[in-house]
Amino acid sequence: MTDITIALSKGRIFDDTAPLLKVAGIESLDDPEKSRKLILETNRANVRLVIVRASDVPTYVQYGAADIGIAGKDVLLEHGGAELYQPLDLNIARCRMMVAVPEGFDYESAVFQGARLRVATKYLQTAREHFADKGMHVDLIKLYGSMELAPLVGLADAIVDLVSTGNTLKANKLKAVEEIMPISSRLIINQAALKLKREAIQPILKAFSAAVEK
Ligand code: PRT
Ligand code: MG
Repeated sequence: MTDITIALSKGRIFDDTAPLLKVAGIESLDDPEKSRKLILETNRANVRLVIVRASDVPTYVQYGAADIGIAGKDVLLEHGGAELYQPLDLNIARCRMMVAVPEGFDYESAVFQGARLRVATKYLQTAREHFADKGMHVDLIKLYGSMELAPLVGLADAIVDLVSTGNTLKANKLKAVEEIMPISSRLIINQAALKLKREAIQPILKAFSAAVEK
């Protein structure tokens, strides 16, 4: 039987993917939150899960170290999508990519006046494209996390980050001023694997599609 490796991150993506995997007849034998294992066996002898950082999922699939992956659109846009077949929006781990500023900051006026803003973000490609489309000149500052801190300590005027409940912004006296795009997670498949392992991958893809449509 053909071996299939599925890459995903623990936390919200694993939690939201587990029910979809179950519909495809795949169940992890370990809980990634409790186990320190990075390779999780499943009830199916030929299917294993590899647990990687969310932003590393496309890389594992691109190089064929995993045949299939589940990754946020945010992550896929930064990665660029080379060698990846993206057949399905799973509609999970949903949130919005937003521009946010300190509560007292008049963003609209700053934009109108053509102010050159400093924007901190982990999502350089997405931010660059967004501000270019608006015809705004910004200085982008790359961060790897906790973007919400940057405006509070004078590192940046604004941030580009993901927002779901809005609680993190509120707790840090920030407000969302612009939606860049809605975000959800997608199924990604290595293009060579899709051809060479078609018989093993196709049923998984079908089960996921059916589960998402429900
Ligand atoms: O945590 P790590 O540094 O390893 O990487 P990661 O943060 O990229 O991974 P993870 O597992 O936290 O997120 C995986 C994917 O979930 C992301 O790539 C998104 O596609 C999706 N997702 C959905 C989110 C959120 N919702 C979300 N709210 N990812 C991050 N957040 C963060 C956001 O960055 C902000 O800091 O949660 C905070 C805001 O949440 P609220 O509810 O307070 O608005
Ligand atoms: Mg995180």
